[in-house]
Amino acid sequence: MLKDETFIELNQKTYPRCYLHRSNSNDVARTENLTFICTRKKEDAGPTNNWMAPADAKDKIRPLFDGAMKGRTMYVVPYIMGPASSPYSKIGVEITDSAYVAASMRIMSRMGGVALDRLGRSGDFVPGLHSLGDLSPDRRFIAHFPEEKLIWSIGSGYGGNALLGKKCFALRIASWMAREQSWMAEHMLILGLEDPSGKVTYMAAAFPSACGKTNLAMMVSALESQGYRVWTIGDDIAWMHIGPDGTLRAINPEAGFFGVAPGTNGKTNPNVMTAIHHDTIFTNVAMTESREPWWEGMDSTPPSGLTDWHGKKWSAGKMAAAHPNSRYTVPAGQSPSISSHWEDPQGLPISALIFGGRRARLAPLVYESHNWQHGVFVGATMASETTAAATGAVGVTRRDPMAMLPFCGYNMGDYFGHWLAMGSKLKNPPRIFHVNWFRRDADGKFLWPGYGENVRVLKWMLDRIEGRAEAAETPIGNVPTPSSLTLDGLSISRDTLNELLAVNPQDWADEEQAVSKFFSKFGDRLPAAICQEQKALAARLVALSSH
Ligand code: O2Y
Ligand code: MN
Repeated sequence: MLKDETFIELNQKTYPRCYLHRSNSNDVARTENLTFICTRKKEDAGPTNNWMAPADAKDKIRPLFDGAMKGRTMYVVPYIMGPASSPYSKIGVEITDSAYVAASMRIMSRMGGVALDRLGRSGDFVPGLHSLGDLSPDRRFIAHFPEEKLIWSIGSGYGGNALLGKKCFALRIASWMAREQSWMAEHMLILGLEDPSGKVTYMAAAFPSACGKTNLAMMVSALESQGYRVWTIGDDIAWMHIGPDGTLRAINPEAGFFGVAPGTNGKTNPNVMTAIHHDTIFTNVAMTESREPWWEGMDSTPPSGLTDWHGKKWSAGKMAAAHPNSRYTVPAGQSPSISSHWEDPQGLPISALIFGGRRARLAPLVYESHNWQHGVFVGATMASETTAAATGAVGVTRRDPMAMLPFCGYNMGDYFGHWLAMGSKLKNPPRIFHVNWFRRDADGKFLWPGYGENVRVLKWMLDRIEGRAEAAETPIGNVPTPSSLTLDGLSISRDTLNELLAVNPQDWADEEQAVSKFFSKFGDRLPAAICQEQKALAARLVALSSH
């Protein structure tokens, strides 16, 4: 890779065994519009997925594979998603003509001999066929065949399109398997919150992109001096099974982090900044004169003599030096925050599920659902407002149930039904919460400091679970009373706190209308229990406004 410049060597004194990869400039992110769920019946893919019939998809894509790997090295990549000895792990085999993909899969999964050993003579693996093709978006397809547990991807060498163990297998194919086998494949981080007695409570959280999921998973707690510490189990995907004792147990199917570089620094994520100083692949970041990686938001001022992500000399102006979706790929075990239990084969017991979104006005800092069914409704109504980095358009509300809209391998109406069914199988279902770190005041300023201070919200959840924290009932759920939050050491006025926790019935009535429009897409695949929750919320809002 060094010889053919697939990899560029970074400073081996300050960044040992770290390399920079520059992708083709038209291949810099997952491409949802070119991603397909290929089920025999269109309704099984549902209204939120692109669909092709399996035979049509194969007829269209097969010719693109013909001769595509000629003159290239073909890598056969056997890999395990999940800890090598976990009964919940699954095997995939990716065939690829990209050395960069093979090297990245080595970080992101348990790859090679360990996977072959586990596979033995069994044929129980998910095959994935990948080729860079000619990298033209006109001939790019990321096709999933969930009925036969098969993935075909051509025309992209980037991230979620090409590292087939991640979004393609661990979410789209796995979500289908999970429904068949009564478990859950979710777009969730997993963390452990340690309390002063040393007890660790595990939580899983789903957020749409640009909500700081990796930062939350690897947080340095602002309450460390009081004995509250956060441990990382995973930053993106959770596979959750009902354990023999009826609790929900989660494993992280991945072995590494494929995180967004811009905006990552010693304040937003000090743990990952430590982790990426060795054995890391950087993709599309800028490089300093001393061959160190650099991106916007790493330091306040760009150093002189930067090379941009295209490999050209960079000068300050309109264009960013690092691509906004530039990435680091780093083994999870390198983070100082990694839990000593992150590879426990039986998974970790989940006590709280957290949904979240970026809502400037609507949602309070945190609220707790009334019960599992209401919590599923809260997840199904999740939405986030876009940032410029994500879409170019600012403040557009995108509905993203359970942060799974781009990743659910089947009809999302049926997916809500699966969530409801899982709740009734759990002896002691996790509590379900919703958070919003991004509420703003009338001047557009964030009301909550975020980052390490978010541990105060996790602590409130823990206190609710333990029956120690007070809450006020509102139509949307239980909101903390101001005194139930641990705020010592944080300078926040009572007015700001009231604004952070307020529930405005008119704003929620408008939201309820938007939700109703979104749900109408699913027709009769929307479970009755979800309609029931929607009606109940509407009635509670009416009751409050007429009070
Ligand atoms: O653009 C890509 O290919 C990466 S997308 C991604 C990467 C890591 C974790 N999550 C995501 C995502 O889009 O949710
Ligand atoms: Mn993700």
